[in-house]
Amino acid sequence: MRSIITALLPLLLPPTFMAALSHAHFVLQSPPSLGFTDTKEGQSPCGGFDIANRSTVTDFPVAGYPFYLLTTHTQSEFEYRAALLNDTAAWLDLIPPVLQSSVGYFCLGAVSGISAWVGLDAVVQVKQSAPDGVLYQVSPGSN
Ligand SMILES: [Cu+2]
Repeated sequence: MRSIITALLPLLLPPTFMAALSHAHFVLQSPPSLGFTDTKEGQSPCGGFDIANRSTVTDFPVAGYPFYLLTTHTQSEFEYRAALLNDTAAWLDLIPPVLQSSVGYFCLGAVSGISAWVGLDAVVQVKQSAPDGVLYQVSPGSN
């Protein structure tokens, strides 16, 4: 979705960055995601990736793990959720939904894990409700 702010971004950011950003919706940077495909990011629950893929697994301490992402939507709501790998229909909120405004990088210093899940395989999902739809990125985790 284009807005006055995204229209102004070329003035502020290097061209290579803009090329990556212009159609990006949002991109999870940390924890490492399974990947990003712009045209499939609206596919639940993993933005077009296989929820059982364990090619990158992040050790997710109960005490918390830093999240950051890049968003191109000037206003949206983010949900930070997790599901056990053996029950991927049941997503739990790690924190209450976050209303975000402005484009660029957005950071949460430490999102806590779920103590009852220590030793279990899980999937962390960041879900963005944006003006152009609901978008998904996931990161395999264990704690
Ligand atoms: Cu978008």
